[in-house]
Amino acid sequence: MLGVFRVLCLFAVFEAVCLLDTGMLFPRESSSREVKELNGRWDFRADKSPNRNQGFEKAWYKSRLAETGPVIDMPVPASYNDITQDPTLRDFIGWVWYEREVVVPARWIADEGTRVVLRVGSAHYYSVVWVNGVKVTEHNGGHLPFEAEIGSLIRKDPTQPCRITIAVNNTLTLDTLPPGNIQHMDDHTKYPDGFFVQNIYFDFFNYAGIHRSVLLYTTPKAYVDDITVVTDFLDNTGLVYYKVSVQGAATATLKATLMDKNGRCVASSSEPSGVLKVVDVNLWWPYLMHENPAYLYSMEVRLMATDSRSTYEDVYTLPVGIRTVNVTSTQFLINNKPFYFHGVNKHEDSDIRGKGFDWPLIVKDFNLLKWLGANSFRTSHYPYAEEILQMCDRHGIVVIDECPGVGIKDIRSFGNSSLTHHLAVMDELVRRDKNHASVVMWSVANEPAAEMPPADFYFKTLIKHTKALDPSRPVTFITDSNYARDRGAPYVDVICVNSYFSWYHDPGHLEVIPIQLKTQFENWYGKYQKPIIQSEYGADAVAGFHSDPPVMFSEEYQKAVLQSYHNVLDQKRKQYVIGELIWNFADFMTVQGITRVVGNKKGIFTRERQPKAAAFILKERYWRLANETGRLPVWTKYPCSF
Ligand code: GCB
Repeated sequence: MLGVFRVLCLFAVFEAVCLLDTGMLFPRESSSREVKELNGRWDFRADKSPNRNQGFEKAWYKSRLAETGPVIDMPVPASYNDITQDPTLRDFIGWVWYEREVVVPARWIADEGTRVVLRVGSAHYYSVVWVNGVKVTEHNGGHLPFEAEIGSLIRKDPTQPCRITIAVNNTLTLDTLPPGNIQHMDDHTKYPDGFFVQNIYFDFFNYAGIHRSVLLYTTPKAYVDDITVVTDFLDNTGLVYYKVSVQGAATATLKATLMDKNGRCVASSSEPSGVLKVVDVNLWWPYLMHENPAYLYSMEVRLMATDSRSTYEDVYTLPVGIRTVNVTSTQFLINNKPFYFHGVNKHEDSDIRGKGFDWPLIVKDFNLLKWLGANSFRTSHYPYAEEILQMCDRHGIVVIDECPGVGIKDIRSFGNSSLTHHLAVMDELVRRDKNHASVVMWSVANEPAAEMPPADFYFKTLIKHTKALDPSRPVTFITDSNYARDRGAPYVDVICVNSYFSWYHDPGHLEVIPIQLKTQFENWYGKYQKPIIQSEYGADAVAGFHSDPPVMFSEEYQKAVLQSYHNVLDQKRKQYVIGELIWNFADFMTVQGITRVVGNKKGIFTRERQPKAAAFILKERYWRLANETGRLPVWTKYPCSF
């Protein structure tokens, strides 16, 4: 009976309530698809006119940017804020303009049966894109990709170079995610003419610009537009439920082939949707839970279609990890085995690049995660680059995937237009990340003002919508420790609680931690009987500050906070606490303010990724937890292997 119910749930994924009508598959090369990265140096100008609107008034997109004013060099991908010595650009609010000319391979233009797609991995926050002066798309929101088909446009005049102009505006409003608002200061005895600030209610620098790769890729005219995969297993047989959607062809034949790591076909089908059965399945297991973690199959989808002009073949290959996720009132189960999150919260943040995508940083961070013995992280407080999730799939790092619903503190941000946008962002997030084995839970928000009356309807709707989008994964939202005020908790599957005892509450008093943390867990569990993750805890430590006895901001104090939390976590993890995520993996930049000394220093690593004393405490603990709760891979005998 349970099995039948589960299968019905899995099929419900394919009937999801998503309003988006196209897919957003990660661009991959194949025998039918080419990818051309447009990363590197772009021309750039910030529109510093008083209303920030000169670029639109003077139509900067119509000619080369250098013809309408001065331009500077700007790397893509990167935040623009820390690239120059200009303080007004670091703190700039408004439209900035990027431009680059591209040589498009002649065969892409010559072949009318080729779609040419321009894709932006993410740009913060609002973007408008033109090609040769013609607007091709706009996108509302950072952290998620958007694209436009530009083939017909570049074919109009193949002798012209392809000039791509992207205008990006980082202004936040009460309806954006995260929300913010602009405050004009009109008192001329205090402020210069036209002075304004952007108020935000979240604790990281609002880096802006083109943060992820811009690229062109091709597909044939008839193509695989989307693939949805949900997995299960029964005894030794893996089950891959899949659905392929096709665009550009009225009828097409399809072949879906699942291959193991050695490229051997283990199952195949000619249907656009169905189930692939894998005998003697290798399940996808988290890092440190199994000696052979992160096993990935490859699902090759091959499409053939014919129209009056031509025959098209498209090939797309998707990595697939076969695993299940379930939640009981006291446990989080992966492949029906209890999973304990011992991990971190991260940020996309580093010096010079800001939130710009950077492979060396990403690989370094994964090496540090594995060194630490971390088996999981939360994408606090927004969706991370797809390449990061691919690394999680490859290494078995479990992810709580969070949308940018952070800092929702103003009652006006609980209205209909905010909610509509929040639902749309969840649609885009689930569409992008649904096929990652590493993603085990959606987080719809972080510490909203959940005590406000409209929060009840808002979160009920949001969580219900997210569950309908993806019935195969649990949903949470991250709350602060005050259980009495909470209006979202009744609807979530897992309670995620942030608390900073002896830091924001009773600063300097380490002795309050045992009692306050115990009370926190007992209140939440008593009220909701749902498993709990300590989704944030920690303390600032300025690397190199030492004090014994410990005082706040010293490395010793950070260590002591962690140790006190760990004592209570060790009691409660035997009952219903299913995880602990330190705040934060690394120091990160914030707005300037009297509580932040060049950023938030709660990292156990510095911003340059060097360990503080707390990193060693955590490493010792995480490996101990792994030894107790999981199975260590054979190679961990050789500590230098990561
Ligand atoms: C929190 C927030 C996080 C902050 C952190 C802090 O509760 O979720 O964004 O950075 O506290 O250090 O204050």
